[in-house]
Amino acid sequence: VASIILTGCSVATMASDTTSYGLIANAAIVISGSTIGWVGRAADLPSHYASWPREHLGGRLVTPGLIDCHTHVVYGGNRAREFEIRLNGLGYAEIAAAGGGILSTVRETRLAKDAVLLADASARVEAMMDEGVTTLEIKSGYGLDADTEMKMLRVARVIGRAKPISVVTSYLAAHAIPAEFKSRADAYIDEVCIPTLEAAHAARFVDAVDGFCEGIAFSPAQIERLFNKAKALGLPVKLHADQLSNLGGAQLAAKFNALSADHLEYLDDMGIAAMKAAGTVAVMLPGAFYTLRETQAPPVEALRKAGVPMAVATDCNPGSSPMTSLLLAMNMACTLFRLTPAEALAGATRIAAQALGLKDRGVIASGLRADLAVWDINHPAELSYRIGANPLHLRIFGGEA
Ligand code: DI6
Ligand code: FE
Repeated sequence: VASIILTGCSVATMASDTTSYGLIANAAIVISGSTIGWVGRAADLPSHYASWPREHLGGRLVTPGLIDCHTHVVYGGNRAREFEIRLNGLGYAEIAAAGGGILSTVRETRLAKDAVLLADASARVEAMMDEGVTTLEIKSGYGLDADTEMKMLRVARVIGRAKPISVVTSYLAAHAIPAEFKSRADAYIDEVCIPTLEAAHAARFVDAVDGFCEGIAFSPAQIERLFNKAKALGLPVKLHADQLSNLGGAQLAAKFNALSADHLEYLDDMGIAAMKAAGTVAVMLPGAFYTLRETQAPPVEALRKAGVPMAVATDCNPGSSPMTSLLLAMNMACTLFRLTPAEALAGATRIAAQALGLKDRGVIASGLRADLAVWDINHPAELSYRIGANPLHLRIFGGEA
């Protein structure tokens, strides 16, 4: 087991509240195998570590490895042509006629072989890893039939095994209504979503159950049927809620003690109170807000006042957030949603871990996983401040560089 002491660095432990970074200057971190053995001021390093090998980090800053807690990184094809057509002035109907939109991604994902989905997703996952991401959530939801939902989750599991990154899956068959169930959303929930959840759970492909509660997707009553099944299987839930309108999605999520409710542009005070009471994390997805040119930002000040923890994620998907940069999402969360840089970094570390139900990471503390990012910067605010920069120097996953 490799054991080493990182010295010559400052550390943003993220162990305290969201108003600070838990900064330690002139710090040392003891990595003992895959976990953190000790962290503190180098001057306080216990003497029994004196003989351990050391690596001097040249004054760089260490943070927890970043955690992207909401992505749709596995999908077929892309929507660049649709993006172009829209900017050439064509409207929704023409785009639909040209085969665009979310259902075009469903068609491409159904046709794609495992190896192609894996190769395409891997390129995106590598871009995330290059920016210090060590834990990644991946959703299904572009299959909308049993075989393709299973295929997406299988590919997500393969990524987690093949690469030095932790992958957590969410089952999102309740993402859109497939063409063959047009105007029959209830039948789709009962005949596809629920039975496929049982099969995917039996294959150990599912870590949580997600849904899209929206006028263009599924009603609260339909999501509730799915969530009741999740509960019966002992699986945690989360929800795409209040993104484009308010259907009470956040309250529904809280009623099921959801890990998170995500998007939340149209979240109201009742939803905030319900999330606070349930301990549900609010996941901010500024990439989708930006891409869709939304104008109503989520109620960040009210969430902050209520003490609802806020995470930040890319929402990486081909339609509303073709973004692989969690650092850019942090910058957008600050500039578009008015998070502070300390909140944004907590949102991509400690709070993101909470949104995934993971207690062994997201903070630099003794006994937790040694998932770390070493940055060529002096102060953690630089991570949110810069646009399109990547100051990553070194990424450590489970103690391995
Ligand atoms: N909300 C979104 O913005 C995306 N999915 C979701 O639940 C859209 C996904 C797509 O257009 O491919
Ligand atoms: Fe999403």
